[in-house]
Amino acid sequence: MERTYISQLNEYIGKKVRVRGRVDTIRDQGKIIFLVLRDKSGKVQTVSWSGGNIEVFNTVKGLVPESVVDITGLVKKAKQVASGYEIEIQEIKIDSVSKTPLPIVIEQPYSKNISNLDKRIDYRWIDLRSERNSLMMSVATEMGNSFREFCINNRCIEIQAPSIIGSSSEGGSEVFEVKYFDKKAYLSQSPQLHKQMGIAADLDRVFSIGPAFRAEKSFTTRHLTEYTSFDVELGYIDSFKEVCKFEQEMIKYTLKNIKEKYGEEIKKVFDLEIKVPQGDFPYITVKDIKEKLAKAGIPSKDDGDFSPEEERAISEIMEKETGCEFVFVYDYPHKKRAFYHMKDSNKPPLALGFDLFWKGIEITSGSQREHRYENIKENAKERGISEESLNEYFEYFEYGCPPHGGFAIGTERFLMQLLDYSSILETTYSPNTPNRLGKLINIGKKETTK
Ligand code: AMO
Repeated sequence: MERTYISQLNEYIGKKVRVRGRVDTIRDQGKIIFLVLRDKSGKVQTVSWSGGNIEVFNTVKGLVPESVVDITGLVKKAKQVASGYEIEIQEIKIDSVSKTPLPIVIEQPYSKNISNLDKRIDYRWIDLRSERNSLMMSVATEMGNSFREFCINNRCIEIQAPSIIGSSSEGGSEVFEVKYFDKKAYLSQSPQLHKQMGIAADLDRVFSIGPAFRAEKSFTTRHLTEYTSFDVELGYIDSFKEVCKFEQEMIKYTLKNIKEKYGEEIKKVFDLEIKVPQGDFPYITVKDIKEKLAKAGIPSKDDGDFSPEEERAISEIMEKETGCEFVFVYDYPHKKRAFYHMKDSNKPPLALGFDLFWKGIEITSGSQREHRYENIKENAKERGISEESLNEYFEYFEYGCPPHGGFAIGTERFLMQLLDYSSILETTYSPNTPNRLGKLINIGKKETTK
């Protein structure tokens, strides 16, 4: 018999069905036992009594929560149950017995996260069984699908950038070295170099979804050593603002789809209203927002970067002024940005790049790229990057390359902001951080502020 999902059961009242899933709870009332069964689509009450099939009754009696079962039974109207029906168990097969007690408590709507976060992440597969996390994973799927769909609908080609590369993609020391036979290689910090290759390859517009690795000992609520980057690169642009506009529309499209598909559930489970922004996101220069921050009494340590405190205040100030949760910040000093950003020819110390902030954190960096062969080499030289280390990249520009620009969104950060989680670990399927490689590892933890 084919499996029926619990959410479809109302179409089967009076009929025999086969449901498969996990034992959520058991209420043993002596002669009658209620077993709540859970699958990805919902929960249903099933029932067995001693006056019925005694073998079935005894099997149900011996069950422990979180075991996996295969039940065949009759869907019957039941006024006392919220859904209005229950399943009278006719046959039951135990697929897998769970050990008890569980190492963590699975979050329930009435008991939020009793176990500590590190322990929950150590047992992530059990933690992901909660209603909230299960919904988070469904929303993540819709997020990725909508980003992708938007790009495809807007003439982008999907590329697969390699994760093992011969030169560091973002520069700096935050790169994992790996042994590649008898050579040194790197884990890609972003698909930056290869998405630009897509432009030199005349794919016109490209996107990619894939892992990005950062060897950064940042113990914060928004840094991972491995995250999933959603990257876009657009050819033949006149301004980085075209890139911003593309991203703005992609985000609006994604939020609209998430709201349509999961808005009600998100409201129920997260007590949260998904807001789809209307109109354009506001823009502000680094200089202007620094002035506003100073007026608000927020200290600034750096004229080309923002502290976490400043990032939170940027969003608060701008949302108050414009009513929009998103804000593009631009006109960063070039020396503070990646070497591949194009310099503003009217204001050479500045870069033609931007960051997008959402509800207090940066979710995106982007820019118009330097596509002129001599200039890109010059930019790298200024940063002390050896020409030899980036020779393959420079070649993309040697044989003619259209003007272009792009951006990247950290998908775990996007999801964290979307669902108001307080840590990025919560929105990462199996997070790696400086002290965690799947499970927690001991590495002499040092706090950093960034
Ligand atoms: P950047 O380094 O700013 O830019 O990264 C872009 C976005 O990726 C996410 N992100 C991270 N998420 C979790 N943990 C981390 N350690 C981490 N680092 C970055 C953030 C960030 O905004 N190549 C450029 C993008 C471009 O110009 O196209 C880049 O990687 O959401």
